[in-house]
Amino acid sequence: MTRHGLAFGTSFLVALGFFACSGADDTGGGSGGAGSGGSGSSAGSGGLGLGGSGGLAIDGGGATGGGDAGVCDQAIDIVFSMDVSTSMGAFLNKLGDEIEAVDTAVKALNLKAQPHYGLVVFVDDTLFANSSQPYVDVKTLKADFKSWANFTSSNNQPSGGNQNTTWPENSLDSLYRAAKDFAWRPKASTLRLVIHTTDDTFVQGPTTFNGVQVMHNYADTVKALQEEQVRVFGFASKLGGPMESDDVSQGWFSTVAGSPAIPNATGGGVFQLDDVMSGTVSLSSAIPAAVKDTYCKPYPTPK
Ligand SMILES: [Ca+2]
Ligand SMILES: [Ca+2]
Repeated sequence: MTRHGLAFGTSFLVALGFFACSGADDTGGGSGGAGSGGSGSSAGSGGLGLGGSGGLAIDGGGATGGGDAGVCDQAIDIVFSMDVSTSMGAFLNKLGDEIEAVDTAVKALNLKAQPHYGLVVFVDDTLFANSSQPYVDVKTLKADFKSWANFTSSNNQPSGGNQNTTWPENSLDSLYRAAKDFAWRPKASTLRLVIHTTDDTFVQGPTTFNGVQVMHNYADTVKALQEEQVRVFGFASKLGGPMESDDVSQGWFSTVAGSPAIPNATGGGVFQLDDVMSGTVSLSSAIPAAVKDTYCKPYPTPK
């Protein structure tokens, strides 16, 4: 390996380490992910993927002699759980723009099996796109992101019906469905990730909200995610509501009635949505970094 390559691999691992330490709390994880992408810029758009696979190879088969990364060939399943209420259009467009770069970087981690992607969307109700099955390819997924980005301006519910006239949305049923309804590959041999995006808090079921049946509460949702060994990486906000001044951090950045935030409870992480929109955090760096950080790691014991 060239000196340059070694230096790059080392700096990437340092960046990954930083991500691992801070990914479960605040913007630190986002900064780490963006930083790793930045350090690879001299290698072009493929820099992140090359850096990632190089870093893992050094770790698993190099001087340390550890064999875990070398023998592990987990499949990678990623379900996007997306708030498609009106304020989310720009984020969905950005995700659509970057999903092919995300896919390229994820594929660099595991060439034995193709990554699988799914999509569940929500406002006050939920809709599992593509019949809860993995997409046939990333271009089809990208087309659906763009289609749902256009949908946001309608202010409708995904399954039709009434308009969205209320601020909180139904994150919990979307996460529950991601855990229980997606056609995941076996958990023993698959890294199961949910990328959950919202700029609001959530309603706790069972209740009727805005004319829609909300099924699940916080504890049930966390339990479902843990049962299915699904890790949640959130892109969420700390402030929201009608005046953008309400604290909407609960469950993403902070506890709910003493229970850990969902990313913390599931061995995932959380980023600030605003950092993505301002360009501080790059989705095509942060999502592959989330995969690398958890790939072939045991699922945490539920607290
Ligand atoms: Ca909303
Ligand atoms: Ca609502």
